Amino acid sequence: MFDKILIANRGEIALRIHRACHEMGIQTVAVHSTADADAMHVRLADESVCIGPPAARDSYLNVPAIITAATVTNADAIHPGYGFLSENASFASIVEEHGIVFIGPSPDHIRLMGDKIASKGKIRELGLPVVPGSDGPMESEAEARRLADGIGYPVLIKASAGGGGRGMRVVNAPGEMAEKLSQTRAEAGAAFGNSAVYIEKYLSRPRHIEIQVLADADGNVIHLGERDCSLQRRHQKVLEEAGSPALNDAQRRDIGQQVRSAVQRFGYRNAGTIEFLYENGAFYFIEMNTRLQVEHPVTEAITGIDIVREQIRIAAGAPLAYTQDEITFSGHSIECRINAESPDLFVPSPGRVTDYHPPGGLGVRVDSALYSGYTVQPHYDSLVSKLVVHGATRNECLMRLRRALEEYVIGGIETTIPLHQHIVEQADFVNGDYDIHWLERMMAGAAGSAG
Ligand code: MV4
Repeated sequence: MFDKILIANRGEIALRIHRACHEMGIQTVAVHSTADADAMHVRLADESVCIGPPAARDSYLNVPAIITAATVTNADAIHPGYGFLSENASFASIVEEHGIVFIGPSPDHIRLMGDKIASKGKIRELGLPVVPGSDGPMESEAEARRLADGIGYPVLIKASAGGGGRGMRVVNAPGEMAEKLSQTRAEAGAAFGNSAVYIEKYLSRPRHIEIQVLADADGNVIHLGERDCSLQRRHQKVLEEAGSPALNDAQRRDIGQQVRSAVQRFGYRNAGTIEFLYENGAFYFIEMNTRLQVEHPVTEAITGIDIVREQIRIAAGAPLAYTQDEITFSGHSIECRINAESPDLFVPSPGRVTDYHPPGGLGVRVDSALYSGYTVQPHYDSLVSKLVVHGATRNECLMRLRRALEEYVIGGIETTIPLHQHIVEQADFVNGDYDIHWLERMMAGAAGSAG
C-alpha cells in the first residue's frame, strides 16, 4: 500500500480524499494556490506545498508544479479528485512517467472517453444501448440532412470534444440544419480546437441516470447501482438521488449487469460512471466519466462502500474488496449541492463565513471545507458543501433532508440552501416525477408534471 498520497485538488473533495487516506494509515500532501493558504484542506494534510497564484491555470492546473510537489515530498501516488486535472490523459501519463501512480484509469481509457464520437462507437461495440444517430463525424450538410431524415426531427448536433452540455444545438427542421451545423462546428473549433460534430435523435424529456462502477487491475468489475441526476440547471447538477425514483430492482439489476459486462470487456480500471439518458423505459448511453464524481456519497450511503478507499486500493494493485453478490442497496440517499450563490439568480457570493453550524444526527453527512471565519474565494467553483442524507425509505430521507436543511446555518454569504428548501416542498419532486428540464421549468414558474 502507498505511504503517501498527494491530493491534486482543493475544497471538500480534498478533505474527502484525505479522510480515506488517514483511515488507511496513508500520509497526505496538500497542494494549494496562494489564495488557499488558509484553506481547510491545507490545515488537515500532513504536508502542504504552494503551487502557484490564485488562477487555477497557474496552480491547480499547473502540471510541472504538481509533479515537482509530488517529487520533493516523495509521494507514491496522486489522487486528482474531480474537475481540474482529473480527466486529463496527458497529466495521467506524465504522472506515470515520473514513477508516481495516478489514482484513476489508464491514460488511454481517459483519452478515448474524452472523444465523444470515439467513446460512443466503443460503447456501442461493447453492447450498451446508445442514442440513434450518426456513427461518425458529419462531413457535410447533405450528409447531416440525410441522416436526420432517417431518424426524424428534432435532432441534436453535438461536438465530439464537448461533453457536459458544451457545444450542442437542437435542429427542429431540415431548413435549420445548415446554419446550426456551421455554428456548432465553429464554436467547437474555437472552444476545443476540434470542430468534429455528430448527430443524435433529440430526446425531449429524459432523465439523467448514471451507473457507478469499480474495476480492479485483475478485471473484476462491480456496479454500485445508479444515481438520478436529473435535477440540474444549465448543466450544473443541483441535487442527486440514489436510487432513481424511476427504476425498480429488476431494472437496476438489468442495466447494472449490462454495464458491468461492457466495462469488463473494455479493460477499464478504477472508478467510473456510465451516464445514460432514460426515456420511456429505455436507456441511451451519452458519456462516460473516468473520475470520482461530486455525487459519489449518495452511492456510498446506500451501499456502505467507501469509493475513495476502493480507488486507492485498486491503484495499489489490490483486488476489489467486494464481489457483486456482496453489494446490497439499503434505503435511499439524496445529496444537495450547496453553492455560495444567490438562491434565485445564482450570482456567485464569495466572502467571509461569519457563522457556520452544519446539521448532524442519524443519517446526515456533510462534506464541506467551510469553517467559521473562512473566506470563500472568487477564483474557483462555488460548491461549498454537500449535504447528504440517508433514510430507510425515500420518504424518510425527504423528512430528514427537510430537517437538516432547516438546521444548516452558513452566515455571511448567500447560499442555495433556500432553493433546496423550495425544491423539497414541490409535489413533483416529492413524487419523484421530474426530468432534466423540470428545475428550469419550475424556476420559470411553470413546473407542471414531468409526464
Ligand atoms: C442529449 C439530450 C437530448 N437528446 N442527447 C447534455 C450534456 C451532455 N452530457 C449530454 N446532454 C444532453 N444530451 C440527446 N440525444 C439532452 C441533453 C441534456 C442534458 C443531459 C443530461 C443532464 C442535463 C441535460 C440538460 C440539457 C440537455
